[in-house]
Amino acid sequence: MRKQTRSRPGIAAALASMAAIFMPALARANDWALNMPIGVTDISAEVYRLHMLILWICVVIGIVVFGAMLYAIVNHRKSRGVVPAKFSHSTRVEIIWTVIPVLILIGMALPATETLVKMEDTSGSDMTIKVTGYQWLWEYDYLDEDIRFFSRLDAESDRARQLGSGIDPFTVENYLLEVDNRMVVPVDAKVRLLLTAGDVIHAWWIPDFAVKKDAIPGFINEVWFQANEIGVYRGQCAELCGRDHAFMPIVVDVRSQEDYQAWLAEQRGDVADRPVAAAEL
Ligand SMILES: [Cu+2]
Repeated sequence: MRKQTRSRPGIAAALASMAAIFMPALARANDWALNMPIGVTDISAEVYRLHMLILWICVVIGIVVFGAMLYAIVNHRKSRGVVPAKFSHSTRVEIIWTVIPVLILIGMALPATETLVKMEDTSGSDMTIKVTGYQWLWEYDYLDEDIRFFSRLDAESDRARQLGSGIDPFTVENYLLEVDNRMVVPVDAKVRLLLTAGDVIHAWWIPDFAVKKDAIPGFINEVWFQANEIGVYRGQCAELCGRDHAFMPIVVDVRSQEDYQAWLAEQRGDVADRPVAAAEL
């Protein structure tokens, strides 16, 4: 007996109202920054493409799996008098539902591995900066340039974060995402970072570079980036490292080669005068 499904207009209306709610939200997703950034390096663009490829593969799998479930639930329901099949084993089905996921996984693993290999390849770098995480600041040591300095949360954010400071954090530009001394690098240069830590595990993370790696005491981790665009890029420590974990941002200032050289000259000139550079932890 096939019952007429009177609820269909109801379902359609529900779907339509859900679409009305979510579609504008999806259209504004970029404003919300719900997705990961495309970033400013070749690797970050590749990571983004990989992420989208795998997202859409998952969406298709989700639609197929939940669509099949929904179809079976609606069309083979007990109230329709459907009698369940009694078989408990089907070699053919088991082969199919093993082989198809394996092929899908291989299809995802191949491009992912290709990108991972590129991310790990620090060869041919133009410069090396040793990055050390401390509770709760970063130290940048330009190994080829004899420049070394600490990078802490900027004073304005630091004041605004204090209880009873009377400063509205919303009025502070780049609140908790600004530092006193930024890491400065030239555009289009392959920058190799040697990451370590002086106390507990931290993690150096700049979303626009698709770089996120742990800085571990006693270990050196390597990462690299090559920014294609001049600009200021912000990130944070991404490993819960203690009380002030949220207050050790990372800011990388990518400059033209000329501006970078000017910055280098400036640093070399007054490096000894800067208290943070002279300080030892
Ligand atoms: Cu940290």
